Amino acid sequence: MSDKNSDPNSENIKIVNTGCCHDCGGRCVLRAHVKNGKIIRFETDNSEETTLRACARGRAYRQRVYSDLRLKYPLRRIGERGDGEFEQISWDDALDEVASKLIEVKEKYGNASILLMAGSGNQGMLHGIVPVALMLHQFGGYTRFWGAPSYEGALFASMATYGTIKTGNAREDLLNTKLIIMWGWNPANLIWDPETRLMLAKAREKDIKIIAIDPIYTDSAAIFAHQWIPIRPGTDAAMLIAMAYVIITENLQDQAFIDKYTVGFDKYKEYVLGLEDGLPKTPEWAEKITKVPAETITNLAREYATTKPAALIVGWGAARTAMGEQYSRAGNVLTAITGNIGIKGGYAAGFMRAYSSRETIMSRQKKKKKEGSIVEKEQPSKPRAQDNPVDFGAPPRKYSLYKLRGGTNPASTRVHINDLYNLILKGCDGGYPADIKMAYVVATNRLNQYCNTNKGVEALKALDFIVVHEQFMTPTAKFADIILPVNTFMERNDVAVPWLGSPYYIYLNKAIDSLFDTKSDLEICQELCKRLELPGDLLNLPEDQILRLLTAPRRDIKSYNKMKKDGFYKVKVAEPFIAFREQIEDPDNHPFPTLSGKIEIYCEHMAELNHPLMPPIPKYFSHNEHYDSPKAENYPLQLLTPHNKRRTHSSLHHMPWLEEIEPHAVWISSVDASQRGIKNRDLVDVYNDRGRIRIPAKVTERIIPGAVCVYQGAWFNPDKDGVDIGGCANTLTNDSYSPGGALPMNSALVQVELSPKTQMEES
Ligand SMILES: Nc1nc2c(c(=O)[nH]1)N[C@H]1C(S)=C(S)[C@@H](COP(=O)(O)OP(=O)(O)OC[C@H]3O[C@@H](n4cnc5c(=O)[nH]c(N)nc54)[C@H](O)[C@@H]3O)O[C@H]1N2
Ligand SMILES: Nc1nc2c(c(=O)[nH]1)N[C@H]1C(S)=C(S)[C@@H](COP(=O)(O)OP(=O)(O)OC[C@H]3O[C@@H](n4cnc5c(=O)[nH]c(N)nc54)[C@H](O)[C@@H]3O)O[C@H]1N2
Ligand code: SF4
Ligand SMILES: [Mo]
Repeated sequence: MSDKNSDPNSENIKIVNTGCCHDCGGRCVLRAHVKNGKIIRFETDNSEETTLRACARGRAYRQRVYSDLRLKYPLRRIGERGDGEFEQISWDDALDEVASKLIEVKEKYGNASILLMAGSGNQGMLHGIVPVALMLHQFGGYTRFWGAPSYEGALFASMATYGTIKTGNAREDLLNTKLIIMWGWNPANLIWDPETRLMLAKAREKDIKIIAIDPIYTDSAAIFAHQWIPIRPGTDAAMLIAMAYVIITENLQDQAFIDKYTVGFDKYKEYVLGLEDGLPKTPEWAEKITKVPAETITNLAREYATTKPAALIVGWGAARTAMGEQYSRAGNVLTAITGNIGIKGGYAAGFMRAYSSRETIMSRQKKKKKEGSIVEKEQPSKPRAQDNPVDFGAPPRKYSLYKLRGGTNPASTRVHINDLYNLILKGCDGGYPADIKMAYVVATNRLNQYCNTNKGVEALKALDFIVVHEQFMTPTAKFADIILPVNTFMERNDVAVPWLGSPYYIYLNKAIDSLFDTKSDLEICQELCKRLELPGDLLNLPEDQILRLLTAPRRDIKSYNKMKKDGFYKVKVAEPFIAFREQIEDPDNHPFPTLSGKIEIYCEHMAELNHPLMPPIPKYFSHNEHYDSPKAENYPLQLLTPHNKRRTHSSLHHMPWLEEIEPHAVWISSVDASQRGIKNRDLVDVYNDRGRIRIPAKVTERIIPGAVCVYQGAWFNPDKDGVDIGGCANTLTNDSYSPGGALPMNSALVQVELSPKTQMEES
């Protein structure tokens, strides 16, 4: 991956301190060696610990910047929508057309008819969605979504239990614990802030016991764990509740902690012991649901309750399921009843954001408000630059935690992110808040990355106009009327904040000029503002000046110039952050930011919402796409679609260096494969009522029988019969959402069979 002749002492080589800021659990240092205006090599962070070292994807980034597949000039659709036939046009023509469409739609139908489909492609403060959103705010707004595909279930549960998302201890604190439980958590591949892997490796060296609970024997389980507990997907809440059963019946709970810091333990106890519904949630009960032996559940419960401190890390993957928030709530509650919150070496689970200056700023502002009061979330009465006017004055959504500050914006004008295809197809007549005419798509491969891609095709075809800002001809870009080609983060300046809140910043210094005829999202918006006769304000300043303004409130950046010079800024913190330390050490002066001021095992706010599938205590539920649902008769396998080490979502899919890491395939256990006559590398069809994909099988012992895995992010590529030979996971997933807003990306039932092609070849 590196050019061995790039001697930094050579006259012609300039080293640019920059970084990588895809949405991949990282934000890492890259030092670009530039010769004659071309990047010839990347190095990464070689400074003192904790290092912000780039992963294989960041180090391979050169291949993405210089890829032949990059979009080079503006394009206008000439064929049918989605056929992928375009003509080259000038920037002036492209921008004029986008501006006139925006004006036309606004005048004829109103701002709510413009749907912003924005995504995670760029994670800097300045490019990607940021300038587009600011521009559209000035233009009068747009219909916006609520719900994050990453973590909405975990976030909902975190807010319900703790009233905040800032629940994670600093990574270094993992070295203070005696037991780490990685529940559906794979940081060896998914980074979760760059120093996490290092700390887990050190924990392993210190012989701190590590246990992985995952349907897949992940790289993290293989590298770090002493024990792997395979579990049937979507049943984790049952196992966590059965662990509570063991703890309660053996009197292993931390009663003093429960009495002092929590509300609702007795109500939970009634459910767990079966006093509420006549069904004790014993390990034997959970064994039938989870496939984890009762003895394993009992042992783990005892070990967790009696090893203190212990860090139970409740990952987001198992919350990306049809009833996701119940699992996260059950995990949070287990950390509370064992008293592992607010202490060194413990872990409150929750959303898991640790230190972050963003929250430092917000909590300072909050403190200025009335002491200890919880104010109902209202939309501001006067537009601010960061707000969308379409949301102003909107009452809260019916089932939102609207009384809590922070968390998801509850405006009822917003539509769930996994429900946008129904919004487009059904509009106001279908009970949605708007009739959508136009989509503004930026930094997302929407069609590929959200559930039910075939329905997405239908929805995108129904729109009057689609504009896409992109770097590559993605399956989504193919549906555009106008494509505006965008440069990469090597071709502009930006600042990135860490993914989950570790104390550092990355300054991405521009390493090379924009390649081909591309522009940054910012430059595009500057041009569009002129055509739309908008003031632009902030958008009209030079990049570095905007970045100085955007970073100014972050007082932990003591020297902007040093950050810019080095390409990173590591904030010195007095000691590793421990979530809820103040609430535990000094509860009288530091209530939890919940309605009761305590940790809510029973959440009063959820009780008020009065939704049958959103009970105030965590419960286990089946659902209509679960292993025990009628649907399983035809589609008996549970599909997992986790994140993959060779890609960031769908970005980097076509990079040959990264393809070598792992060819795309469906993981299937040898048990399920042999029942279907499938051998390793056979071409197979994975299908259900929503679609069919055709990819090779990887027959492996690394997945629990009954589940199959198609890593998300491979590009949707339907053949003439509608079979997706690209193997996009979302061709198979369901565009619904849980009561708390979780996207069910790991809750699809499928069947697998040898593909007709293989059978023909064999016969
Ligand atoms: N089945 C399944 N689906 C999932 C998930 C799952 O677990 N399972 N995970 C979900 C999660 S957590 C997430 S966050 C989403 C992510 O989904 P997306 O946000 O759609 O992420 P990407 O697929 O990486 O697409 C980002 C696009 O932005 C483009 N891009 C990169 N930089 C820039 C830039 O500076 N400007 C512009 N305009 N474009 C840029 C890239 O070329 C890329 O096509 O996927 C979700 N989809
Ligand atoms: N390389 C890489 N890293 C990334 C990303 C990427 O695309 N590529 N994306 C980033 C983003 S935006 C996000 S949101 C995060 C996502 O981070 P995570 O949500 O942690 O990632 P996943 O891989 O979806 O899920 C983690 C694990 O959960 C397991 N899992 C799935 N369903 C279940 C279940 O029902 N029970 C149990 N016990 N386990 C289950 C999966 O097998 C997987 O090993 O990753 C970030 N990091
Ligand atoms: S892809 Fe993510 S983890 Fe890898 S180098 Fe880039 S920012 Fe870091
Ligand atoms: Mo995500």
